[in-house]
Amino acid sequence: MRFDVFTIFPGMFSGPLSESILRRAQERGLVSVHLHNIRDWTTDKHRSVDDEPYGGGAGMVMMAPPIVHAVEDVLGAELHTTPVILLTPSGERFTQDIARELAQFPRLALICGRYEGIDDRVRIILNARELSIGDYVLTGGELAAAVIIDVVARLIPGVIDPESLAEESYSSGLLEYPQYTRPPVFRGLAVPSVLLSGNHAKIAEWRRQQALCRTKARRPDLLQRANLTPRDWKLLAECPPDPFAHPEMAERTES
Ligand code: 6GU
Repeated sequence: MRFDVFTIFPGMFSGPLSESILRRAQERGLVSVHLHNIRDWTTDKHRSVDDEPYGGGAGMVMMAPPIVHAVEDVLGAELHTTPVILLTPSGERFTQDIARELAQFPRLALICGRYEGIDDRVRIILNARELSIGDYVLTGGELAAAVIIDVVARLIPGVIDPESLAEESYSSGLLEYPQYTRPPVFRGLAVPSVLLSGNHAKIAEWRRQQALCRTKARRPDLLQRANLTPRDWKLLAECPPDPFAHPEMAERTES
Protein backbone atom coordinates (compact mmCIF):
# COMPACT_ATOMS: atom_id res chain seq x y z
CA MET A 1 0.00 0.00 0.00
CA ARG A 2 1.32 3.38 -1.01
CA PHE A 3 0.35 6.59 0.81
CA ASP A 4 0.96 9.98 -0.84
CA VAL A 5 0.69 12.77 1.73
CA PHE A 6 0.35 16.43 0.72
CA THR A 7 1.29 18.84 3.49
CA ILE A 8 3.12 22.07 4.26
CA PHE A 9 4.66 20.37 7.34
CA PRO A 10 6.24 17.09 6.17
CA GLY A 11 8.42 17.06 9.30
CA MET A 12 5.35 16.30 11.44
CA PHE A 13 5.32 12.73 10.07
CA SER A 14 8.88 11.66 10.88
CA GLY A 15 8.14 10.53 14.46
CA PRO A 16 5.04 8.38 13.89
CA LEU A 17 6.43 6.76 10.71
CA SER A 18 9.89 5.93 11.97
CA GLU A 19 9.04 3.77 14.99
CA SER A 20 7.61 0.38 15.79
CA ILE A 21 5.12 -1.35 13.49
CA LEU A 22 4.93 1.37 10.83
CA ARG A 23 8.70 1.41 10.54
CA ARG A 24 8.86 -2.38 10.18
CA ALA A 25 6.02 -2.40 7.61
CA GLN A 26 7.98 0.10 5.49
CA GLU A 27 11.26 -1.81 5.87
CA ARG A 28 9.49 -4.99 4.71
CA GLY A 29 8.03 -3.19 1.69
CA LEU A 30 4.41 -3.67 2.80
CA VAL A 31 3.80 0.07 3.17
CA SER A 32 5.41 3.14 1.61
CA VAL A 33 4.74 6.74 2.56
CA HIS A 34 5.66 9.53 0.15
CA LEU A 35 5.59 13.03 1.66
CA HIS A 36 5.03 15.94 -0.72
CA ASN A 37 5.53 19.56 0.33
CA ILE A 38 2.69 21.60 -1.19
CA ARG A 39 5.03 24.63 -1.25
CA ASP A 40 7.00 22.92 -4.00
CA TRP A 41 4.01 23.60 -6.30
CA THR A 42 3.76 27.35 -5.60
CA THR A 43 4.77 29.79 -8.33
CA ASP A 44 5.22 33.16 -6.56
CA LYS A 45 8.47 34.30 -4.99
CA HIS A 46 7.07 34.01 -1.44
CA ARG A 47 5.95 30.40 -2.07
CA SER A 48 2.43 31.30 -0.75
CA VAL A 49 0.02 28.50 0.03
CA ASP A 50 -2.74 30.56 1.66
CA ASP A 51 -4.69 33.80 1.19
CA GLU A 52 -7.52 35.81 2.78
CA PRO A 53 -11.05 34.37 2.60
CA TYR A 54 -13.42 35.83 -0.01
CA GLY A 55 -16.33 37.36 1.90
CA GLY A 56 -14.08 38.29 4.80
CA GLY A 57 -13.53 36.67 8.17
CA ALA A 58 -10.67 35.62 10.37
CA GLY A 59 -7.66 33.58 9.34
CA MET A 60 -6.38 32.31 6.03
CA VAL A 61 -7.60 29.78 3.48
CA MET A 62 -5.35 27.31 1.66
CA MET A 63 -5.35 28.14 -2.05
CA ALA A 64 -6.53 25.61 -4.62
CA PRO A 65 -3.84 25.80 -7.35
CA PRO A 66 -0.75 24.48 -5.47
CA ILE A 67 -2.72 21.57 -3.95
CA VAL A 68 -4.48 20.60 -7.18
CA HIS A 69 -1.25 20.79 -9.19
CA ALA A 70 0.64 18.76 -6.59
CA VAL A 71 -1.92 15.95 -6.48
CA GLU A 72 -2.30 15.86 -10.28
CA ASP A 73 1.48 15.77 -10.82
CA VAL A 74 2.12 13.04 -8.26
CA LEU A 75 -0.85 10.77 -9.05
CA GLY A 76 -0.93 11.26 -12.83
CA ALA A 77 -3.34 8.82 -14.51
CA GLU A 78 -3.83 7.04 -11.14
CA LEU A 79 -5.84 10.05 -9.92
CA HIS A 80 -8.94 8.36 -11.36
CA THR A 81 -8.50 5.10 -9.41
CA THR A 82 -6.94 6.42 -6.17
CA PRO A 83 -9.11 7.67 -3.29
CA VAL A 84 -8.21 11.26 -2.43
CA ILE A 85 -8.84 12.03 1.25
CA LEU A 86 -9.01 15.57 2.57
CA LEU A 87 -8.44 15.88 6.32
CA THR A 88 -10.72 18.46 7.91
CA PRO A 89 -12.68 18.73 11.18
CA SER A 90 -15.82 19.23 9.06
CA GLY A 91 -15.42 15.85 7.34
CA GLU A 92 -17.33 12.61 7.78
CA ARG A 93 -16.16 10.73 10.90
CA PHE A 94 -13.35 8.22 10.19
CA THR A 95 -14.23 4.76 11.54
CA GLN A 96 -12.84 1.21 11.48
CA ASP A 97 -15.37 0.42 8.70
CA ILE A 98 -13.94 3.24 6.54
CA ALA A 99 -10.41 2.01 7.33
CA ARG A 100 -11.33 -1.50 6.08
CA GLU A 101 -12.75 0.05 2.92
CA LEU A 102 -9.61 2.17 2.28
CA ALA A 103 -7.29 -0.80 2.97
CA GLN A 104 -8.62 -2.49 -0.20
CA PHE A 105 -6.88 0.08 -2.45
CA PRO A 106 -3.21 -0.15 -3.50
CA ARG A 107 -2.76 3.60 -3.09
CA LEU A 108 -4.26 6.50 -1.12
CA ALA A 109 -3.71 10.27 -1.32
CA LEU A 110 -4.06 12.32 1.88
CA ILE A 111 -4.28 16.12 1.81
CA CYS A 112 -3.62 17.91 5.10
CA GLY A 113 -5.59 21.10 5.66
CA ARG A 114 -4.22 24.00 7.72
CA TYR A 115 -5.44 27.47 8.66
CA GLU A 116 -9.19 28.05 8.54
CA GLY A 117 -9.70 25.58 5.73
CA ILE A 118 -9.05 24.72 2.10
CA ASP A 119 -10.63 26.39 -0.94
CA ASP A 120 -13.63 24.12 -1.61
CA ARG A 121 -12.72 23.82 -5.30
CA VAL A 122 -9.95 21.39 -4.27
CA ARG A 123 -12.61 18.93 -3.04
CA ILE A 124 -14.65 19.34 -6.25
CA ILE A 125 -11.76 19.12 -8.75
CA LEU A 126 -10.03 16.15 -7.08
CA ASN A 127 -13.29 14.39 -6.12
CA ALA A 128 -11.92 14.25 -2.58
CA ARG A 129 -13.60 12.56 0.39
CA GLU A 130 -13.47 14.76 3.51
CA LEU A 131 -12.68 12.88 6.74
CA SER A 132 -12.35 13.93 10.37
CA ILE A 133 -10.87 11.68 13.07
CA GLY A 134 -13.18 12.85 15.86
CA ASP A 135 -15.11 15.66 17.48
CA TYR A 136 -12.29 17.97 18.56
CA VAL A 137 -10.12 20.48 16.69
CA LEU A 138 -6.48 19.84 15.75
CA THR A 139 -4.16 22.59 14.53
CA GLY A 140 -4.08 20.85 11.16
CA GLY A 141 -4.73 17.63 9.27
CA GLU A 142 -1.21 16.22 9.70
CA LEU A 143 -1.84 14.32 12.95
CA ALA A 144 -5.16 13.09 11.52
CA ALA A 145 -3.38 11.83 8.38
CA ALA A 146 -0.84 10.03 10.56
CA VAL A 147 -3.72 8.39 12.45
CA ILE A 148 -5.32 7.24 9.19
CA ILE A 149 -2.02 5.83 7.91
CA ASP A 150 -1.56 3.93 11.17
CA VAL A 151 -5.11 2.52 11.25
CA VAL A 152 -5.16 1.52 7.56
CA ALA A 153 -1.58 0.16 7.46
CA ARG A 154 -2.19 -2.32 10.27
CA LEU A 155 -5.04 -3.87 8.25
CA ILE A 156 -2.69 -4.75 5.39
CA PRO A 157 -1.89 -8.47 5.36
CA GLY A 158 1.46 -9.17 7.03
CA VAL A 159 1.71 -5.90 8.97
CA ILE A 160 0.40 -7.39 12.22
CA ASP A 161 -0.59 -10.80 13.59
CA PRO A 162 -4.12 -11.69 12.28
CA GLU A 163 -5.17 -13.07 15.71
CA SER A 164 -4.78 -9.68 17.39
CA LEU A 165 -6.86 -8.12 14.60
CA ALA A 166 -9.84 -10.44 15.20
CA GLU A 167 -10.04 -10.00 18.99
CA GLU A 168 -9.68 -6.26 19.35
CA SER A 169 -12.19 -3.51 20.08
CA TYR A 170 -14.52 -2.59 17.20
CA SER A 171 -14.02 -5.76 15.14
CA SER A 172 -16.45 -7.56 17.48
CA GLY A 173 -18.49 -4.37 17.94
CA LEU A 174 -17.70 -4.39 21.68
CA LEU A 175 -14.90 -2.83 23.71
CA GLU A 176 -12.10 -5.14 24.83
CA TYR A 177 -12.07 -7.02 28.12
CA PRO A 178 -9.35 -5.96 30.61
CA GLN A 179 -5.94 -7.65 30.42
CA TYR A 180 -3.46 -8.46 33.19
CA THR A 181 0.06 -9.82 33.39
CA ARG A 182 2.57 -10.45 36.20
CA PRO A 183 2.88 -9.69 39.06
CA PRO A 184 -0.31 -11.34 40.44
CA VAL A 185 -0.69 -8.63 43.13
CA PHE A 186 0.46 -5.03 42.68
CA ARG A 187 -0.19 -2.21 45.20
CA GLY A 188 -2.68 -4.50 46.89
CA LEU A 189 -4.66 -5.06 43.64
CA ALA A 190 -5.01 -8.74 42.78
CA VAL A 191 -5.54 -10.08 39.27
CA PRO A 192 -9.11 -11.51 39.08
CA SER A 193 -8.79 -15.08 40.37
CA VAL A 194 -10.72 -16.63 37.46
CA LEU A 195 -7.78 -15.74 35.14
CA LEU A 196 -5.45 -17.89 37.27
CA SER A 197 -7.94 -20.78 37.57
CA GLY A 198 -7.01 -22.60 34.37
CA ASN A 199 -10.75 -23.04 33.64
CA HIS A 200 -10.88 -21.89 30.02
CA ALA A 201 -14.68 -21.94 29.72
CA LYS A 202 -15.00 -19.75 32.83
CA ILE A 203 -12.26 -17.39 31.57
CA ALA A 204 -14.02 -16.99 28.20
CA GLU A 205 -17.33 -16.24 29.96
CA TRP A 206 -15.71 -13.73 32.34
CA ARG A 207 -14.03 -11.94 29.42
CA ARG A 208 -17.28 -11.81 27.44
CA GLN A 209 -19.07 -10.35 30.47
CA GLN A 210 -16.33 -7.76 31.00
CA ALA A 211 -16.49 -6.73 27.32
CA LEU A 212 -20.29 -6.42 27.47
CA CYS A 213 -20.38 -4.53 30.78
CA ARG A 214 -17.57 -2.12 29.84
CA THR A 215 -19.33 -1.38 26.56
CA LYS A 216 -22.62 -0.74 28.39
CA ALA A 217 -20.89 1.65 30.82
CA ARG A 218 -18.63 3.52 28.39
CA ARG A 219 -20.16 3.20 24.91
CA PRO A 220 -23.84 2.24 25.14
CA ASP A 221 -24.19 3.41 21.51
CA LEU A 222 -22.05 0.43 20.42
CA LEU A 223 -24.24 -2.10 22.27
CA GLN A 224 -27.19 -1.23 20.01
CA ARG A 225 -25.27 -2.39 16.94
CA ALA A 226 -23.80 -5.60 18.44
CA ASN A 227 -25.56 -8.94 17.86
CA LEU A 228 -26.20 -10.18 21.38
CA THR A 229 -27.22 -13.73 22.25
CA PRO A 230 -29.66 -14.57 25.09
CA ARG A 231 -26.60 -15.59 27.14
CA ASP A 232 -25.04 -12.13 26.49
CA TRP A 233 -28.22 -10.46 27.81
CA LYS A 234 -28.00 -12.57 30.96
CA LEU A 235 -24.33 -11.60 31.49
CA LEU A 236 -25.27 -7.93 30.94
CA ALA A 237 -28.03 -8.13 33.55
CA GLU A 238 -25.42 -9.28 36.08
CA CYS A 239 -22.59 -6.77 35.56
CA PRO A 240 -20.16 -6.81 38.50
CA PRO A 241 -18.86 -3.51 39.91
CA ASP A 242 -15.79 -2.12 38.09
CA PRO A 243 -12.74 -3.49 39.98
CA PHE A 244 -10.97 -0.15 39.36
CA ALA A 245 -13.77 1.89 40.94
CA HIS A 246 -12.11 1.55 44.36
CA PRO A 247 -12.14 4.52 46.79
CA GLU A 248 -8.45 5.36 46.21
CA MET A 249 -9.07 6.05 42.50
CA ALA A 250 -12.29 7.96 43.20
CA GLU A 251 -10.32 10.38 45.43
CA ARG A 252 -7.66 10.88 42.75
CA THR A 253 -10.16 11.68 39.98
CA GLU A 254 -12.30 14.03 42.12
CA SER A 255 -9.47 16.41 43.09
CL1 6GU B 1 -8.93 15.81 9.96
N1 6GU B 1 -8.34 18.14 11.06
C1 6GU B 1 -8.36 19.03 12.07
N2 6GU B 1 -7.76 20.22 11.91
N3 6GU B 1 -8.94 18.78 13.24
C2 6GU B 1 -9.51 17.59 13.38
C3 6GU B 1 -9.52 16.62 12.38
C4 6GU B 1 -8.93 16.93 11.20
N4 6GU B 1 -10.19 15.55 12.83
C5 6GU B 1 -10.54 15.85 14.07
N5 6GU B 1 -10.16 17.08 14.40
